[in-house]
Amino acid sequence: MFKVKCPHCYHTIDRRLLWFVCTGHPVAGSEKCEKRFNRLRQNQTGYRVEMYPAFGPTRPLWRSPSRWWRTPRTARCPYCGGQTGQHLCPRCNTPLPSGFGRGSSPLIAIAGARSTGKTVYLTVLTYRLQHAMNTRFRADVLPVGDDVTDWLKTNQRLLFENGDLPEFTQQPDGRSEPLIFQWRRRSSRLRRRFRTDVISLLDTPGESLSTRTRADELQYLGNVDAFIVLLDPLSLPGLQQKIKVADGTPIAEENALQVLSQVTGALRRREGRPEETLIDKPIAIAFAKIDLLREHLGADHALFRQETEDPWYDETAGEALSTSMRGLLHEWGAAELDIHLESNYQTYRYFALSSLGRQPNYAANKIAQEGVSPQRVTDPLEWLLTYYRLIPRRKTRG
Ligand SMILES: Nc1nc2c(ncn2[C@@H]2O[C@H](COP(=O)(O)OP(=O)(O)O)[C@@H](O)[C@H]2O)c(=O)[nH]1
Ligand SMILES: [Mg+2]
Ligand SMILES: [Zn+2]
Ligand SMILES: [Zn+2]
Repeated sequence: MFKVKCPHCYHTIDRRLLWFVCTGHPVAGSEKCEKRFNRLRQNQTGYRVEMYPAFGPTRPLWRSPSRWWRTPRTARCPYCGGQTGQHLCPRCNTPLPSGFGRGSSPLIAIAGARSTGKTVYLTVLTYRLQHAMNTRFRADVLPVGDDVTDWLKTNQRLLFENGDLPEFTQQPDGRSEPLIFQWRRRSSRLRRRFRTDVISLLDTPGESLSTRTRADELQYLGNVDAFIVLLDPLSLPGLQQKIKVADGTPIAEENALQVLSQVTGALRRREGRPEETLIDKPIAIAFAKIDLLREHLGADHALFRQETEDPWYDETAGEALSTSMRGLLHEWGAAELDIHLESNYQTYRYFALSSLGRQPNYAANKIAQEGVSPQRVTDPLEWLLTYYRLIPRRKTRG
């Protein structure tokens, strides 16, 4: 019950044993600490930076009963006596968001083949998280860390202001830094209290799942709490013949079943799970780019239903959409996908979304002139967040 995962290095840490970092404000009469290059942080995360001294708890746990339940909120720097409230991960020395370790901190991986639209999806999803989910669920949403803020700024400007589609994502080691957000909201049980949780979103290219076979490399996968597997509907062989697509339309490099089997395989290898049990991590199967299907299915199809503004996740509508998606899979001759999920996962649900809402101009590598009009991009995230009680869910009728 004291175990939490560092959102930066994915190691499991004890939330009573968090480290601190000096803030560079000494007590009167002491000399100011100096910033030094932190080797541990670079080794663990690849991030090279100079920091004030990092330090851990000075007394063992059994000697300090106040820490049996949680880390103290503040500590004094052993070098300059200055007070600090900034927690660090003991394994990678990266600053942790305030409130870390008290709420939940789900790490959600977005997996999918190259060219499925993961980078575009993450850009639009995080934008909606900051500008739509926050007001809808009355949550204060803040990006955590300078590199996260930079990523958001760069990618959002590129897409929403310049209208450019992302360049090919280069991830030589197959792992990127997670995008971390603090999510602070009134507690649903104790209305006068607020609770702070941490949401981490991680881009996981499909090819990295198939090549990263060494156990330590798969370490982070075991620490992923939930998956959003993004699939390109055009990569379903049965659908390719049914719809006409413009020249230059990119198609994911691997088909949907291959991507899913990679995720399943990696999870099984990582956990050494016997084949006869089901994987219990919730997995959202999201078909991206459904704007491409509008003509084929007709704009009135259930897949294109309006989004709601209710401050809860609508369980009934979510299930209904998942059922119609399952029906379509069977129609398109992709029943094996459904069978794979049913035979490997305890909890899964289908989603259909479009990050851009319209077909881009492929030749120019630009979005459509009308701009971006995302459809249902936050559905999978909302569904997953209900599992951690970050947002409420309701069943409705009709
Ligand atoms: N029609 C349509 N195309 C999309 C959408 N999102 C992404 N794409 C296309 O997919 C391409 C690849 O997107 P990207 O995010 O770079 O894919 P990644 O390799 O999975 O990160 C983009 O250049 C777009 O052409 C969408 O919502 N609708
Ligand atoms: Mg990408
Ligand atoms: Zn100090
Ligand atoms: Zn860490």
